[in-house]
Amino acid sequence: MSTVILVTGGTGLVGKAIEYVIENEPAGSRFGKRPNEKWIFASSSEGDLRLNRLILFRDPEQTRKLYEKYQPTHVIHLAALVGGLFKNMKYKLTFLRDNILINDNILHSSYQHKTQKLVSCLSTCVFPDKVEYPLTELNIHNGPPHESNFGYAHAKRMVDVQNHAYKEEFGCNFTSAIPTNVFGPHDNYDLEDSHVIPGLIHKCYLAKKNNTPFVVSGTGKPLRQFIYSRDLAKLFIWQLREYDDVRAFGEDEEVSIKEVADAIVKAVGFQGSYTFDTSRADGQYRKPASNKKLLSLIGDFKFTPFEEALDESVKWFLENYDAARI
Ligand code: NAP
Ligand code: GFB
Repeated sequence: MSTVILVTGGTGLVGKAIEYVIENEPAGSRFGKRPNEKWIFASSSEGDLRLNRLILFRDPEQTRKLYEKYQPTHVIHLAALVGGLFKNMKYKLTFLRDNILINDNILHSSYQHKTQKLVSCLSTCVFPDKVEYPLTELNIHNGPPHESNFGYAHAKRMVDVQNHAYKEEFGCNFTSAIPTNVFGPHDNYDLEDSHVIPGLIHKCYLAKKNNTPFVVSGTGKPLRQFIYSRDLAKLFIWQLREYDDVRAFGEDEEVSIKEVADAIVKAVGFQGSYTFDTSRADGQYRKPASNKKLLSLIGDFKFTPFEEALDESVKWFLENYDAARI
């Protein structure tokens, strides 16, 4: 019986990391490609481009056609409208509506085409802003999310509700993963819409290249947990093959935005200093998720050390600047 694994959002930061791991881990190993597996990494260009690049999974008919074309037995669902704090603050309805449409179409097509397993991707920003720590999958709905990204957060929370409803009514094996902030090769480096690490890598690179000021937004005080995309990729592959429950993924360790900026200055080799633009928002102060249960289940899993992952990410950016999403 062959296994057809559809990765929606397969051309993005996380999708590309899964493709890298599947292609570079030894075949048949814990995270490598298995002989009976066919992996499909779908981008939005699989859709009807006469309409709009990012329509595909927002349209039920195009989604159905993609499922008919590939007949996936398993789905890792990554496709989403994604962005950092400032993009989320600007487009709350668009994040809410586009992601609800995408998620409803993927979950319903997976049910209609009898997909054996579906793993969707949430984010630690879906957790309530005021809640006891550490955050676990049990307290996703125990209060409102941070106001800076309530559109995206509610769309993502609904996936957890949908998973439970499809399981109770139709017995579907739908689950999800809840990563912390992700970074790595093939990120989105847009100076305004990106997440903090790719945004600061790009800004620091330009400051070094043009001898211009390097400005970090906010106060630098908020705390974040980060996971390297290629580590997260392994956890997705593990969850798809071996685990059927919602899991929070990510490093336990929290770092401040200032520590992130200092690490980026070092990784880029920037000789200048940077300033904080405190007129710009800090967003959520912290969102610490616990990965204790995950690590107890997966056994010996080593996260890539942050500095090493950042060096690899900066190296990829410098080598691929012309092709990168900037
Ligand atoms: P990304 O780099 O922006 O990639 C998004 C992917 O989704 C792209 O492949 C894009 O296709 C596809 N896509 C977007 N709209 C689509 C549509 N309407 N139809 C079909 N495909 C569509 O994002 P990412 O960082 O890899 O995020 C992947 C998943 O991880 C998302 O579910 C996100 O919520 C979650 N996540 C991300 C982070 C983070 O820090 N990055 C943290 C936690 C969770 P194109 O390539 O054609 O544009
Ligand atoms: O990754 P980020 O944009 O999103 O990080 P969140 C925002 C934090 O980094 C804030 C600071 O404290 C910003 O003030 N920061 C400093 C910067 N310089 C920059 C910069 O140049 N660009 C950016 N983007 N931030 C997102 C959610 O929250 O987390 C999304 O809004 C998603 O929905 C994502 O869940 C994983 O971590 O604040």
